[in-house]
Amino acid sequence: MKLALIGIGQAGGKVVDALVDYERRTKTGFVVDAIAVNSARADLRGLRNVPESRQVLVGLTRVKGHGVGADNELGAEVTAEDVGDVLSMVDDLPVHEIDAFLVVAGLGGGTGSGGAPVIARELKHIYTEPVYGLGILPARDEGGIYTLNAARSLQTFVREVDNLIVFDNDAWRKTGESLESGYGSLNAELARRLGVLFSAGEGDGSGAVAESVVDASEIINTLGSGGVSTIGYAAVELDRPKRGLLSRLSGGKADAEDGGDSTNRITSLVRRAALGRLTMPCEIAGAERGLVVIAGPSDVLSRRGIERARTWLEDETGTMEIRGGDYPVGSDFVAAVVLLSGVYDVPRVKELQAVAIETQRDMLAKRESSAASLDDLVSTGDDRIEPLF
Ligand SMILES: Nc1nc2c(ncn2[C@@H]2O[C@H](COP(=O)(O)OP(=O)(O)OP(=O)(O)O)[C@@H](O)[C@H]2O)c(=O)[nH]1
Ligand SMILES: [Mg+2]
Repeated sequence: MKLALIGIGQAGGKVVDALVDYERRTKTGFVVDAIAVNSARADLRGLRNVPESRQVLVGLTRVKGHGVGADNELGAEVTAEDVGDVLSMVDDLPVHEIDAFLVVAGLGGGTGSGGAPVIARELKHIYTEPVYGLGILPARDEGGIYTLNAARSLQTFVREVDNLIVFDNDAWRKTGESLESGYGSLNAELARRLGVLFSAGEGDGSGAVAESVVDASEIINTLGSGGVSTIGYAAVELDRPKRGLLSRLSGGKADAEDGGDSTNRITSLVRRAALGRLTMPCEIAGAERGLVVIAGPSDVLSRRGIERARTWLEDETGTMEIRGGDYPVGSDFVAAVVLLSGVYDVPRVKELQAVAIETQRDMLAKRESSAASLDDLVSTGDDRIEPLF
C-alpha cells in the first residue's frame, strides 16, 4: 500500500524519519514521499531522511522558528495560517500514485498536537484518498499540560481522519531508561510494525508467488472510516540452516512440507501478537474489525495456519470482520502483525478524558477564585481609599 507521509512536530518528524529509514533498508516501496512540518527550525534540521526540500517551517512570523512551547492552540493557529505552504508541497507529490495519506504527530506537545488535525482536515477536503492519522500519546509522567494537550488533540484528530492509529509512549517506556534516550528504539518498533503492515499491501517482497497476499484494499477496509486502532506484533526466528538466496526465492508450499509445524507456528504467533503489547494497550474483545498479516519465507506461510489464526481472532474479538493474508519475504524470520480497528475499551483514552475534564474544572475554579480575589482586592482597596473631599 503506497503512502504519502506527513510528520508534524518533533515526534511526527522523527517517526516519519524512522519509517523512511525502514522503507529504504527493506526496499519495500510503501513510502511514495515524506514531508515534515514544524514550527521549530532546529527540529527540522535534525531529520536525516526528509530533505530540506520536503520540509515546511510554519509560524515563522509568530514564533521565529522556536516552536510553540507545548501550546497546542497556538500550534493549531500557526499551522492553519501557513497550511497553504504544506498543501502546495503535497501538490508536488505524485498523489495519483498513493493509496492514502498518513499524518503523524505526538499529541502531547504543541505543534503536532494542534497542527495535525488542521492538516488532516485540509487533506480530506481536497483529496479523495483516505487520510489516516498516527497519534503518539505522552507518558504519564510527562506532566499535566502534555496530558491535557493529548486529550484535546485526540478528540479533534480522530474526528478529522478516516482512522487514528495510536501509539502510547507510556506503555512502551523501558524501566531504567529515560524516555528521551528510548525514543530511537520506540520509533524503530513503531516503524517495524507499520512497515510490515503497509508493505504487505504492496505485495511480494521475495519474488515468489503468494497464496493469499494482503491487498491495499484489505488494509483500507480494515481501517474503515472512523475510530481508533492499535497494532500487535510478534516474530520468531526459523530454526533451520541458513539457505542461499536462490532456494529462498524458489520456496515450496508450507502445507505440503511441514504443515503441522507451520500451522502451529502461525497460530501461536498471532496469539502472541494480539495478546502481547499492542501499540495502544486495550481490550481486544469488542474490536470492530481486524487484519492478520503473516510475513515470512513462502514455504512456511501456511494457509491453514492463517485460517486458524483468523478464526481464533474472530472468537477473541467477537467480530466476523477479520481479514487475513500473507506476505512472502526472503527472511529467516516469520512475523505476525495484527491490526485491530474500532477498539473502544481503551483504559488510557478513558483516563486521558477524565484528566482533561478534571484539569479543565480545576482551571475554571482557579480562574473564578482569582477573579474573586481580584474583586476582593479591588473592593478592599476601595475601602481603604480615603475620600479626598
Ligand atoms: N514515540 C516518540 N515520542 C516522542 C518523540 N519525540 C517526542 N515525543 C513525544 O511527543 C510529545 C511532545 O511532542 P513534540 O512532538 O516534541 O512537540 P511538538 O509537536 O514539536 O510541539 P512544540 O515543541 O510544543 O512546538 C511528548 O509526549 C513526547 O513524549 C519521538 O521521537 N518518539
Ligand atoms: Mg517541538
